[in-house]
Amino acid sequence: MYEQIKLPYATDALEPYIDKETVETHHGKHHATYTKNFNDLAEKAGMANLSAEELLASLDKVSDETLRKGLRNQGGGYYNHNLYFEMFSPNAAKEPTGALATAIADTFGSLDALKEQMSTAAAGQFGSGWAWLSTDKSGKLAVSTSLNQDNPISEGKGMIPIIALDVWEHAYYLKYKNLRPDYIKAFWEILDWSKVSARYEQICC
Ligand code: MN3
Repeated sequence: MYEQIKLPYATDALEPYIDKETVETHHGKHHATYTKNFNDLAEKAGMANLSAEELLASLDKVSDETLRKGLRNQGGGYYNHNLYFEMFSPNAAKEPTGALATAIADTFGSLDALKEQMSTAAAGQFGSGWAWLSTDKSGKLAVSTSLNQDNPISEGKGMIPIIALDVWEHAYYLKYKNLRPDYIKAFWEILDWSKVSARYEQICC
C-alpha cells in the first residue's frame, strides 16, 4: 500500500506563499486521487510489492502500454507530490548545510545561482510539469525539468530528486493566476533546506 504523506503542517501554515485552499485541493484532492489510482494500477500490474521508486525505475518491464502509461502518470503523481509537500515548512531553514551546501557551491557557484537556474527552468517549462534538483548516488547534482508527472526516476536518468517544484497550474492558479514566476519566487520562501540537506545526505553520503 502506497501511503500519501500526511502534511507535516496545517493547511493554512504556508500562507501567504501558498494559500489554504490550494493546499486543501492539491493535497486533499489531486494528490489523494493520484495515490488511489497508483495503488489500483500497481496491484493490477502485480508490482505493489515494489517501492514506488523501484516501480518507477522498472516501467520498461510493463508490456501493456496502457498500464505502463497509467503507472508512469499516477505513480509519478503519487511520488512527486509526496516529495513536494514533505519539503515545505512554515519556518523553513533558508540555506542548505553540510555536504549539500558544499555540493551546491561546487556545482552552481552559489545558492542564488542554483535558485536562479531552477527558477528559469521552471518558468520555461511549457504546459504542465515539474522542475527538479536531483542527485546521483555519488552526490552529483543536476537541475532538470519534466513533462506531466514524469520525474528523473521514471525518465531513467539514474538520478533521484531532492527538490520537486510543481508547475502544474493546479499548484498555483487559485492564488497566482497566470503569474507562475511569482509562485516560483514564493516556493523558495517555504522550501525547508534542512529537510533537503538531510535527504541529500541520506541518498548520497
Ligand atoms: Mn500537483
